[in-house]
Amino acid sequence: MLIRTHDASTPAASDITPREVWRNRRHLLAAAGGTALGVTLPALASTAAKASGTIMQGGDSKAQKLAATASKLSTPERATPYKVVTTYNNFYEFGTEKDDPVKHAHRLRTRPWSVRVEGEVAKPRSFDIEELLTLAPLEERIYRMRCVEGWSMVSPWIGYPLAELIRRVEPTSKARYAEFVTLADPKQMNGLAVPVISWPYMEALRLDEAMHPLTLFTVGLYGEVLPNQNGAPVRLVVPWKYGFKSAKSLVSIRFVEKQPNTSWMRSSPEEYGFYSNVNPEVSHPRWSQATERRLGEDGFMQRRRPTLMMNGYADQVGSLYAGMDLRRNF
Ligand SMILES: Nc1nc2c(c(=O)[nH]1)N[C@H]1C(S)=C(S)[C@@H](COP(=O)(O)O)O[C@H]1N2
Ligand SMILES: [Mo]
Repeated sequence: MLIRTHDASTPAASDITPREVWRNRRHLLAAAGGTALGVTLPALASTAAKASGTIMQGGDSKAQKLAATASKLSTPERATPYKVVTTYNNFYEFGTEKDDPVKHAHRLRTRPWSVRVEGEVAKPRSFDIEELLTLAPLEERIYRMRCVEGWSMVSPWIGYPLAELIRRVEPTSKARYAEFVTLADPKQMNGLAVPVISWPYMEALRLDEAMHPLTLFTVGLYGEVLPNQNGAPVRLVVPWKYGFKSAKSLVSIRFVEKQPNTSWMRSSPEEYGFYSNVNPEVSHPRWSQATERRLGEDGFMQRRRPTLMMNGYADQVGSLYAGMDLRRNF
């Protein structure tokens, strides 16, 4: 199949996020990023909010702020409002309704936390959360996110390329895939009582996908540490794939030789393939993937927008799939 590239879609007329506020804040973050990476800067958000008279955060004012430099890999599109990004979530460990994660994820304990990296690597080891927060310079990456269910958002993540972490453990020549395992603790996660998929939530990428500069090891959102409902304390964000590949609340990464079976492949192999690249030309067996609804843009009459090949990232990642039949490798 031919991989076509598209221009980034033009923002719609309705302007819900006060763009100036967010842009202003991004500049402040960028300015701070050069000198103070990953430190607490409580003054930052409040300064921007005061300057505009708008509470952009909407979040917990006690949440740790993260200084990050603005990335050239960000989309120029307007970020989806904070309120939407943090209250309309998929995190089945806390229930399957969109508002379940924001209601229940406060029970998630994010300290102590560590991520075990093992398997086909020369230097297997655990990374403590404090080390993970400062492993590499933090960048703000504003990414389009496309859920397999047909909605999309634009989220201002903070993190660094997963490749930074991978390099430190030195994958062996047998490491062809990376498997991501996320927390499954029934004491903290009410949703585990329901076997919607096989727990723990398990995702995987081919090694070259995992090493791609767009693949973000994510520690923050909207200038702060990740809210629990968005996958605290650390998650993956893989913007050219359907949202479910972006596993939340990671506890281990395993490097393996054979292609792993992910949780979604196990639950419904004909619906969820290993690659799950966003592709408007390949329908889900139960619905088309050609269009999407951009959350936060509003109105019941809002037109669905066309979904872009590889979610608009085909220029950057298309070569990873050269010569592959994307209809078979869905
Ligand atoms: N552990 C875990 N990770 C997960 C999920 C989940 O249920 N559990 N849902 C996925 C899906 S379907 C989507 S669309 C995104 C949503 O991320 P967000 O709520 O931060 O926007 O998380 C993904 N990561
Ligand atoms: Mo999703």
